[in-house]
Amino acid sequence: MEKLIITVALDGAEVTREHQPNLPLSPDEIAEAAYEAWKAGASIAHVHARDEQGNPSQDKEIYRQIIEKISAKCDIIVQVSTGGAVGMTPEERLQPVTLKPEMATLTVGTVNFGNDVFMNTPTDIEIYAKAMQDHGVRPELEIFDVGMITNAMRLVKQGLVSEPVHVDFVMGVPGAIAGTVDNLLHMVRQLPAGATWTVAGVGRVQLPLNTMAILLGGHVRVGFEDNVYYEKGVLATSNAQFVERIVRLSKELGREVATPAEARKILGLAP
Ligand code: KMH
Ligand code: ZN
Repeated sequence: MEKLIITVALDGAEVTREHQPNLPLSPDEIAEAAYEAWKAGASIAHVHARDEQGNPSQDKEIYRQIIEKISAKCDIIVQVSTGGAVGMTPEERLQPVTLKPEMATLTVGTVNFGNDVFMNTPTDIEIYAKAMQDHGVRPELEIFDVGMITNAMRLVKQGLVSEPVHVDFVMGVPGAIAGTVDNLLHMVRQLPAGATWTVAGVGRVQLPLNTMAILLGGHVRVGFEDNVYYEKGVLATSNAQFVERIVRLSKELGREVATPAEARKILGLAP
């Protein structure tokens, strides 16, 4: 089986220090957390910028600092967010793509998001995809529900995303697909041949879905963006702690963990 790519989603847009005291917020803190996760075995860092107050921001200059500081410490693949936070405009959200990072997320549909709506109109999705194509940025297609796989394949037909696609199943968001084994299997079966996939389980479904992905030949996303608890009622001490657990599990289950260089090869990124 292909080696396991571990993505660490370090901070997200919604989590606060009240939820998780060890949440990295400044570019220095995010870079240090990425470095710790890389030492533990992560090969992709999914990052959101935060402003000086710790609020979500898509400011290009903050992303520039994050990318520079991480790249000065290690060779982890930096994946910027174009999801940002609910309510941001497409222009705001697209800013980090102009920095030509190696990867960026691209959510391929609108979805309820708790009591909010995470808006991604068909026109806006095409704009994001085109911008990524123009800047040579590899998209990770964020799939919050099964219908979004059809939307993703429409982008391929339109020539806006090239195959093989790489997708992230984001499961367990209130308002989106539930994080069950059955749902994961159903979504994996809808993918075209050659596609790669990872799974981000929100909250308590993170660990069971990650374990399923290791067994099924998918890849894994962990981190404070998706889950702040290491186990029921016990907060995690760091993002790296989650990565360490996945590395242990994967080894026990007989699957090797990919280095960033190996992850680049699997995902078709430049070495
Ligand atoms: N913060 C969510 C509304 C992404 O990074 O691309 C969207 C999100 C997805 O986090
Ligand atoms: Zn994100």
